[in-house]
Amino acid sequence: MALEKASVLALAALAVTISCGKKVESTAPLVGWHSEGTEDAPWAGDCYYPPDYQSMLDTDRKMARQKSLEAMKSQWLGQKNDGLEFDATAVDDLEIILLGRPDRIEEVSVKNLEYCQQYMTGTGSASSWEDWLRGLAASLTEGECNTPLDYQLIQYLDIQTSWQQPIPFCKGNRAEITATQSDRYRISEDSPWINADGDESMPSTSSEYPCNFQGCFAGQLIGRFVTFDGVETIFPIGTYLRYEAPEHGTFTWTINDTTYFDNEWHKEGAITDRTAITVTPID
Ligand SMILES: [Ca+2]
Repeated sequence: MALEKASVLALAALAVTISCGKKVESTAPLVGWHSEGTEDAPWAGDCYYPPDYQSMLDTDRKMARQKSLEAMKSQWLGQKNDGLEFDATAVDDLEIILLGRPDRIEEVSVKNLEYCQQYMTGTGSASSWEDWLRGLAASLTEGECNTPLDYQLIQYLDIQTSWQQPIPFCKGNRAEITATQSDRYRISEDSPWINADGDESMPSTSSEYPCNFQGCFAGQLIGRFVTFDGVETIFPIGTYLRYEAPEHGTFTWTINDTTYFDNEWHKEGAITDRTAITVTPID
């Protein structure tokens, strides 16, 4: 049975080759709904052939994308009577993503044609086509940053814990980070009272400190940025820093210290200092 089918397909392929050789038909590529099935190897339905987007003018191109999306959607939803019907929720989710990224419709429609042709010729299944469709939502949004820094944040510094207060930044987001100058603390019983600028008489070049290069001081407010890919950068903040995120990632801060348990706030009478940190986005 399988052999018979294979030989029929081989004959069909041969027939196509011969007819192509004999007859010079229009070489214009197919655009729109078409079946390339033959009498011997019929297709269950049509596939949507997207146009050559790159050759189109801007407005036409936008309309062509829209048309392709509508065409694909009608087939995915089972409106073409070709035996195909994908999960409607997955189709809706994908449509929302594509409407927000219309340029991506082009590559999706080209790939979709491949899956359709495979399905119609029996070299691919409806389920592999649907699996691809379901995976598209994730691959189309991969690497995107949906959490830009578009709000001001004011938060007290905790001198007894390490990296704290994760703040998402998208690539290129810029912020001014300030720490109150009058609030003081010390990082051990026998060290001086300092503010977020740290102890400038104590450069922290030892690798025990999280910030251990030139410009880092003991007790200084420092920042850490970890990109989506896990690349970590540590840098001094002090009482003022302008920062621009090099990639999408997460910003945290702490003070530059090797032991956090022995740190204490300065007290005067009933008043205990407490450093406040303000992160203000810059346009
Ligand atoms: Ca300490």
